[in-house]
Amino acid sequence: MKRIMITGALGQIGSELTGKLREIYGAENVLATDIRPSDDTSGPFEILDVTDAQKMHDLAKDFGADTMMHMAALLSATAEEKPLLAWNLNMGGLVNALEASRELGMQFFTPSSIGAFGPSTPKTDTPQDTLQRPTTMYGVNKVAGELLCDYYYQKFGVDTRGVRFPGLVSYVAQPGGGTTDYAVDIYYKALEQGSYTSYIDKGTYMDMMYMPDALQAIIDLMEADPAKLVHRNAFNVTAMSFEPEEIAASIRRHIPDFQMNYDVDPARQAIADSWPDSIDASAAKQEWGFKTAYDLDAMTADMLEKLKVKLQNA
Ligand code: AKB
Repeated sequence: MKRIMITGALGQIGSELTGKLREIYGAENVLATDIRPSDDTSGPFEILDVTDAQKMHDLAKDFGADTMMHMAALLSATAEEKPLLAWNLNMGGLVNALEASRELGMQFFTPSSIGAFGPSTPKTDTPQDTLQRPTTMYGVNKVAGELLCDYYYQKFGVDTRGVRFPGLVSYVAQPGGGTTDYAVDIYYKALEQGSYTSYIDKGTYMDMMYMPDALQAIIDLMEADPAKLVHRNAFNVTAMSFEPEEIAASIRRHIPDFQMNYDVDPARQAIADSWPDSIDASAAKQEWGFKTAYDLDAMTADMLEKLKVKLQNA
């Protein structure tokens, strides 16, 4: 990776990935794009609606990009509310980014998700290669996207790579429209109000990862020796699996009076219930050395420390 173009650069992953890539590869070598304007002046930025194939191609060509990181997508809960928009944006954006990569010879990354699994998938230690019959529009998009990326690799030789991300937790940008977002909101509310009302029910396990580990995973996979990659689209990656009572207990080690309440949202609960409790990341470990630095308690300590400073300065 030398000249990288990112779509969805103002989203939850993109806003931190852009900074990290600029640190490693040089600010001038990372073109951030998003449908919204940006006030970040740390490097080149262009407005881009990912459904505009011509503009995506032209921006990548003019920038001389050798790598496309396609992050723009609607998350699971929003996709369920607006399924047709999700199909058009998630699949239309992806095929445009793959086409630009094929035409311009770019290496390609896009994230899949634990949402690519469904109720008939083995629920615990979900294997890398298994049944994928999701029951959400987001999941349908993710499975179709994984297959499309494999197709572009096999048919056209595009160097496509991807991971199935679990819920991502970060103190920088808040996610929007996801099912796992409660695991971010809870830290804000713990500091602001000393309590949190969870829309996900107790006992609901989902995989999660702290953002620094997620960013490192993207970079490690993109830098990995292609000869060692048996899989490409997309690797199971995870750092931890917990349910709401466990994250609350982790927060109470820092804020002993923290109160947890429940007001379950049936729509997001149904999505969570259709996903695995825990996935197996051994293929990522074996093929490109995937590793993580943060477990639940390490993440909680860092989140509360960093978020406290952020909220004080807001
Ligand atoms: C969501 O909840 O939609 C995302 C995901 C797990 O893909 N965070």
